Amino acid sequence: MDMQLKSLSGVLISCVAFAATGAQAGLVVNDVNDGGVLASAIAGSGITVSNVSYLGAEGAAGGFSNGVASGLELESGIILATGQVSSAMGGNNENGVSTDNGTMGYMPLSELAGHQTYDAVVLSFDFEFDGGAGGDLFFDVIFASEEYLEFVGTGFNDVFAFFLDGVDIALLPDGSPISIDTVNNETNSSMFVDNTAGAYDIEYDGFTTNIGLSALGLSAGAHTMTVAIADSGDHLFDSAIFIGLDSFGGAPDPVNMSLPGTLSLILASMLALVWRRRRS
Ligand SMILES: [Ca+2]
Ligand SMILES: [Ca+2]
Ligand SMILES: [Ca+2]
Repeated sequence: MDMQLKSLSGVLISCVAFAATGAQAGLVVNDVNDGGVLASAIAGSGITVSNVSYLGAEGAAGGFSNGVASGLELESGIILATGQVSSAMGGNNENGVSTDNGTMGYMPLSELAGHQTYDAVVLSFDFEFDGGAGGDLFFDVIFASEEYLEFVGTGFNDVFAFFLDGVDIALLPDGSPISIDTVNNETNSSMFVDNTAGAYDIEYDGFTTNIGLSALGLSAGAHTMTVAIADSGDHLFDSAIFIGLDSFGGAPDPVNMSLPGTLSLILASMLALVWRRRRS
């Protein structure tokens, strides 16, 4: 990653963190509409990022901090949302905070969701492992939504994906994409945090635990990562993903290294996916 850009993203996130220390408890979010800054903020050790492209409405992406105090298993990083990221700041004041950003969906997500998508945010970049060899890729992500709990299984299946060289690796152990219908209070509930009663200082009615994902044994040379999230069924009821600061890299985030148990999946002959979770 370009060092100037890396430095800029560090300043950005630091500013968000500073704002948090000077304010009350609760999530702090600032808009960031620059894909280079967003990619740089999540890029961690052992990789170099290039060729960043970003597609999203003004206000649909940003930096966040003070996550742990707000119930998230990530302290800081970036947020991509199907509405305005500023809406993420809590408490949980409404059960359906919505912004119709008026932007298009994303066909690969529509295929995963099983419904037409809207208000997509797509952050795409190339990356290579440092030193000219292949390696393993790790990153931390949390999915959150206003669709919970009332719209589970009703056709508003907001979804996100991490397409590694075109293949989604943000999958559950059974191979399903992570979405409203596949992770909620009844399905895969050990990964789900219910905030409908406003227990946490964040607007979203529900969110997942920190989903640590990895792709092992990648070949040397350039790979493409496309991170995408979209509304499904209509433009309303925001969903978001939080990605950990510096967590996208060649080694697991230290926060997650002590996690119990891993579950391996063979995704393809060249690719193994390891999914792990912090709560069990
Ligand atoms: Ca809410
Ligand atoms: Ca929307
Ligand atoms: Ca939605």
